[in-house]
Amino acid sequence: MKRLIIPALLIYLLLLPSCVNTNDGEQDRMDWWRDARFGMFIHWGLYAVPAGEWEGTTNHAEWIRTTAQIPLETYNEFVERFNPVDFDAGKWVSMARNAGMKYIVITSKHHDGFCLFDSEYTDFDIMSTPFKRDILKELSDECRQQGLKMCWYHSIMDWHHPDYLPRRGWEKDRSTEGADFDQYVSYMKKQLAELTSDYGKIGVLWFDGEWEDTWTHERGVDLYDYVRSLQDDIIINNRVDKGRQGMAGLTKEGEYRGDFGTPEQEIPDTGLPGVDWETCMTMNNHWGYNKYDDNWKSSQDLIRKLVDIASKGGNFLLNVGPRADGTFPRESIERLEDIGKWMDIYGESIYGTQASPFSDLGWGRCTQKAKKKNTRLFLHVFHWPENDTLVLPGFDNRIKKAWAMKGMKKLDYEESENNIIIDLSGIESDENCTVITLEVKGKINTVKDL
Ligand code: H79
Repeated sequence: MKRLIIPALLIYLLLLPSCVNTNDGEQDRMDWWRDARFGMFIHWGLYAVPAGEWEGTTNHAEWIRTTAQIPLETYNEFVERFNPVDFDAGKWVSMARNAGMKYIVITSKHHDGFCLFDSEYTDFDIMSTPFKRDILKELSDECRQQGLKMCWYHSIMDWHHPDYLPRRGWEKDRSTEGADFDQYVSYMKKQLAELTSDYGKIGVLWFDGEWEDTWTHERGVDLYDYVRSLQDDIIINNRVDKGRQGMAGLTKEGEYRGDFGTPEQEIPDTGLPGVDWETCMTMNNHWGYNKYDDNWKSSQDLIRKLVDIASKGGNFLLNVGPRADGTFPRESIERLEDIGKWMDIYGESIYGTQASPFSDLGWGRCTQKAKKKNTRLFLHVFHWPENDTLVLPGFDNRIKKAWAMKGMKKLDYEESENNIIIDLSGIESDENCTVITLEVKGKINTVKDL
């Protein structure tokens, strides 16, 4: 009998995942990303060497080759000067993890064409620098070890490769003779094959620089399908195709490839049900390191932006622009630590949550999460209410209990005809954002007007 049971059990176990999985493929592929809600963007490359400054002008960053109109030969000299001796992948990944981030998207290649990894197909890469260490290999190993997803930002636009077209308008020294865009696409594909085979499982491929005329919808479709053929469950942003609506970043109506929208430096006014999106944003004014930029957003502002985004059903990809020595700016570290302290207490109100069922709450934001047959509402208080009474629009579900997330103190509440009034007196407030949990029976579907 035993002889039969064991093989039968094995077959059952083998079949189990396919039986249990009733979602369609896409649903499944996006699950980790939807739960994660918070990731780190890293813009790093040769542009960290000039650190935003060129011939007396100081407003540059990762675009410096174009914004300062630096000839290619001159820009290439940064290769010999890129030697980030203090780079420590373990430290970077720990800083992201301690901030509560679940994934890291780093520039495998930005518009300047420089590759942070060891590529067989170009010498314009990290192996030509004095550093000679594959940064992406070290980071991906650390991410795997520390449980974060490793993701690549890969620019379609390339100001270095001879086959990429068009040239910059100001470039006079680079002939287009013999340039063949198809050759460029094949170069990019070979690099994407490297990036999806030598670094383990990759979470997201985050394309950018898709807006020039040489990049077409057909090429976008082809590239999306190609990357999916390399790793089937990889997630790809909408900038692979031509569907992006300006800086708002969401995808226009129509047949466009891309798994999520990419609002840049902005948060949509409202979320869109059924649409995945991720706001990417800088902590100061630049993506790449700029030593003069001290226009830092406060930790409170960043925490509230994360909450705001989660309340609208989106993800937050928060940027760090490391210095040329391989370290994060002190201001970025401080902010990551502050966010981490908040996430340690309130992370449950962010991870795996869904958009608010309420349209507008004067005092703050709301996220929600299904908990068995109940729903937990997380009420994020930005502005402390008068008389310590928090007023919420009513709904038909029966309330089970209310408590302050920090300290778990139970709270009294009253239900009047059209709203719910929660007594916040005596609870410990948090200067960044206080969170109240309200557990209700069932799924919330009707919300009354306040
Ligand atoms: O990598 C960072 C920046 O270097 C890069 N994206 C972030 C994540 C970036 N590239 N360009 N910009 C930011 C600003 C350029 C915007 C424009 Fe457009 C490109 C204006 C017109 C073409 C966006 C795309 C708005 C319309 C189309």
